[in-house]
Amino acid sequence: MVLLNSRSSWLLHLIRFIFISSCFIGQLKGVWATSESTSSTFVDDLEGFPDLYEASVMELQEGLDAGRFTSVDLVTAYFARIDEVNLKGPALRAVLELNPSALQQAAAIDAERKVSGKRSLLHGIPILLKDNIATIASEGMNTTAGSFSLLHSIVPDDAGVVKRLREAGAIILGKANLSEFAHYRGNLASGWSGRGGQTTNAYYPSADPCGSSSGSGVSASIGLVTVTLGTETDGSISCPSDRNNLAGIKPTVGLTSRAGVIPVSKHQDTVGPLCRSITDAAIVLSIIAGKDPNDNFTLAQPNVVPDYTQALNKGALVGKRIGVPREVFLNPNDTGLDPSVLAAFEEALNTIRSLGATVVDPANLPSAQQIAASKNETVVLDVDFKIQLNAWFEALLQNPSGVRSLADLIVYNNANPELEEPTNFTDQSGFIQSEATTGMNAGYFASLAFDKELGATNGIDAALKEHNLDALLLPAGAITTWIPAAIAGYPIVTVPLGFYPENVTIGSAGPLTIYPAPGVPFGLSFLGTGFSEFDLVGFAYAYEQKTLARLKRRAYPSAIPQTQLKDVIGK
Ligand SMILES: *[C@@H]1O[C@H](CO)[C@@H](O)[C@H](O)[C@H]1NC(C)=O
Ligand SMILES: *[C@@H]1O[C@H](CO)[C@@H](O)[C@H](O)[C@H]1NC(C)=O
Ligand SMILES: *[C@@H]1O[C@H](CO)[C@@H](O)[C@H](O)[C@H]1NC(C)=O
Ligand SMILES: *[C@@H]1O[C@H](CO)[C@@H](O)[C@H](O)[C@H]1NC(C)=O
Ligand SMILES: *[C@@H]1O[C@H](CO)[C@@H](O)[C@H](O)[C@H]1NC(C)=O
Ligand SMILES: *[C@@H]1O[C@H](CO)[C@@H](O)[C@H](O)[C@H]1NC(C)=O
Ligand SMILES: CC(=O)N[C@H]1CO[C@H](CO)[C@@H](O)[C@@H]1O
Repeated sequence: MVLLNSRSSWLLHLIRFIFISSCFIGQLKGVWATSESTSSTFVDDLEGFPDLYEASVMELQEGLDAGRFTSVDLVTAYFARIDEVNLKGPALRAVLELNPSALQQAAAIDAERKVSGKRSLLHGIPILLKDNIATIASEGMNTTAGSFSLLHSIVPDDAGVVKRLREAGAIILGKANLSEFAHYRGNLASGWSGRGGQTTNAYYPSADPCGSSSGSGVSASIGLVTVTLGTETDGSISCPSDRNNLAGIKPTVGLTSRAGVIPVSKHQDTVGPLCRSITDAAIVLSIIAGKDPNDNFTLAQPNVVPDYTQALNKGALVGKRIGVPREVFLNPNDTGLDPSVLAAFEEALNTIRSLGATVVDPANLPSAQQIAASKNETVVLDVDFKIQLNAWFEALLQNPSGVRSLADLIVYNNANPELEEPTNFTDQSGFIQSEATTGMNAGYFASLAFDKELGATNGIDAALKEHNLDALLLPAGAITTWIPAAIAGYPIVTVPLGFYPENVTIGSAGPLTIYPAPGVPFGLSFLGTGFSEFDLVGFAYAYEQKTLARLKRRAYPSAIPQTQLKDVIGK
């Protein structure tokens, strides 16, 4: 859920990134530069079935309702697609576990559709969950945040969002790889976990998928499943959406339940969809949003959960005022954004204008400079993580590893280096820093108050109010885009914007990953005040429908799974 756990580690990362990048160019530049888009020339005989690379929820519902294929067919096809690319071929390592009950559940839900029709737009639709979202063990899957310390642990219940998905008739296809413990363990590459290894991007070999919802992002990007869920504490839905050509929604903290989600912090964690279109994301959000007595932050949301699909209006930007918090946020020294991203962003502003909105530029956050210097977020997260993770371990009905606390976990990792500390993935400084905290003291409460002030009152809300804006707009891949929304608990809706050019300078993102790289996607983020998802979904939809940016490029050839519905139906 967290991309990086402190400002200083980001700066170190950036420095390392710039330094190492110069060593990689000679080796890699141009080698894969021919993996141009195949989407325009991609003509395979699908026998009239939707192409699973791109298939939308509505397209699949149409085929399911018409009886042209079943959810059993869908699950079978997705399992085969995962098998093609997860450990074999490009070895994307996006999926951790498959649900051994999925086919049986699909058969039951198919039978129900025949008798009484569908329960919701997600009836019979396969969904993949980030592995920090709990599913009952009796179904056959583990909930581990990617860590061997939680393998075969027994969770007390399904997560709140999983209960809603099951009620809606969705089929849990499996668990997605992630940055272990939502990137809170320490300075490790995005998308790596002890159990799953290194997830990589499908748009360029060994490219960074970003995180921490890495496996969710990669799986959605090439149709290993219809839709996915991730979690964000600071950047972890927005960044993988940015980097995997996706529509992602990081909901307001308290719109979706965190009950049964392996925590970082109740003040910042939130569960949301990563999908191929804003329409699919709106469908998923409409089902997972809502109050849950097991997460009292959700009790503060408005009484009626909006039907976010009602926001899907191509004219949503007409007459709206969209602000650009340019100061700090678009400083390339601060964000590490490539000139090609900045150029595409400027073009996006013109598109926004052409869609009838007024662009207010700049529309700075009064707190921007203070946010850049603040360590308040780290103070809060370090304290929350220890308390909440200890509570997670304590609530388990069983944990065969014997780990029952953060302190135990640190010891466990050191005692099992072959599982949890392989070469280049040894760090657990985030754990150690959190373990050293001593609870909710005055400094903690002061930092919590400063976070609200910096992110909301004197940040996002101040900019919106001062310029009478409907939303803010930023490149999706910048840490400075995520932080204000993270510490405010405010939403971000991300859509595809463009792709790195063939001649981009390739850099290092970790011991096994590179970034940027040719053809790797980047996105555009709409930010707003608390519970403004309905508006943001509309704005993002208008932009998405105007540009159809996602469709301009596909993954590199061997990362595109070949199995289609025609290959499984009747077989
Ligand atoms: C996960 O847990 C279930 C039951 O708790 C077990 O049967 C299954 O084999 C486990 N999966 C893996 C990959 O170990
Ligand atoms: C949730 O419950 C806790 C403990 O019972 C309480 O301290 C907190 O104020 C509640 N939060 C909300 C948002 O209601
Ligand atoms: C970025 O850093 C360089 C070198 O320190 C400096 O010359 C330049 O003015 C900086 N750019 C911005 C926009 O701050
Ligand atoms: C928290 O933010 C306030 C306001 O910007 C600042 O004065 C203070 O130094 C920050 N504290 C930390 C620990 O960074
Ligand atoms: C890449 O190509 C573009 C367009 O030809 C050019 O403007 C840019 O400077 C080049 N960038 C690099 C890093 O060579
Ligand atoms: C560790 O990382 C370095 C570069 O960061 C790389 O040269 C080396 O091969 C890696 N070792 C392993 C075992 O992955
Ligand atoms: C579904 C799947 O392929 N899971 C694999 C994820 O990666 C681990 C580690 O390589 C494998 O053990 C799983 O089988």
